[in-house]
Amino acid sequence: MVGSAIQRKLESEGYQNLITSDRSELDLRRQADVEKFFDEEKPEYVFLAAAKVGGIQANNTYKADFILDNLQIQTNIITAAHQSGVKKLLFLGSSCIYPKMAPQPIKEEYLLTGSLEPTNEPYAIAKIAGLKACQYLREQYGADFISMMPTNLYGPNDNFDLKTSHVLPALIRKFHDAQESGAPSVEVWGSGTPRREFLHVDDCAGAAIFLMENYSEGETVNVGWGEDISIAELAHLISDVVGFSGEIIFNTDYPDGTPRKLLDTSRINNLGWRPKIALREGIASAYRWFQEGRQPA
Ligand code: GFB
Repeated sequence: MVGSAIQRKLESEGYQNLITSDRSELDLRRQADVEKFFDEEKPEYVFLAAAKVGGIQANNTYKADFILDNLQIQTNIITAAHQSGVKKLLFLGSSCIYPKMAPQPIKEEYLLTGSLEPTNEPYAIAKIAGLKACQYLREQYGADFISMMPTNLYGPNDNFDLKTSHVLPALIRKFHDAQESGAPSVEVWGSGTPRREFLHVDDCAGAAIFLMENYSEGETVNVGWGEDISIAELAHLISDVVGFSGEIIFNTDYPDGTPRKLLDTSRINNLGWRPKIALREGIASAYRWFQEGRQPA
């Protein structure tokens, strides 16, 4: 999702010489293959958006896969980029790297000041390691490797699988399917009280290109919308966009995860970047993309 949004944005800004690779061509967990790719392609700038990602249930179920796959992917790319003399690399992390009970909104300096949210600890530890690797390569070798920590993302090419997806695409699919089937209710996981901040992936791509062009410091940079919403409010918003009028049921057998993770984005705002796509507009566009994908060929 993020890689394709960055590619779309770069192409719309006139960049021609893009080198991409997807998992069918290159398994980024295989170090020798990644080194061969960098030797052959010799990229100058690298957006490291590749990762094994998923929602709360996927993270909480496949803990070994999440930490090992992500450590392998990012370590292979970061070391091959450094060895092949890449001019600049941007590493994408996640807002889940911050302590579960960090003061809100979360500032970048709150990193490692408290224990992590257990449901996404494996992914968080991998992403913290990637952020630190970029910082230490800058300190030790002067590498211009930067990192950004986006909030929860959504948009085209999202994952809509009900078991492994994040909440926003999952609810789009649940309300759509209920509307289509005439089901009387939709089940939402957890209590509905956690709050989440959502950023459209096209805004995330804009921030990534902005930072690649304008930022060369060791400190990571939060990227978000600036406001959050409760899961219950999100459910009502998505049911309204989809046009579902049945009942919304909250199943507290599912975990809530971290109660809140609103990012402080003053660092990137002060650099001159702000998001453009508001939540309702973004949800409507994500729903249109989802529907186009569901139409029979
Ligand atoms: O988006 P989500 O899966 O991940 O869940 P996190 C956010 C909240 O939505 C949780 C609730 O409180 C879920 O219980 N929720 C309600 C649902 N209904 C659903 C549903 O049908 N599906 C899903 N998936 N959630 C992730 C991390 O945490 O945030 C990742 O696990 C990553 O590693 C990502 O960092 C950005 O926001 O809790």
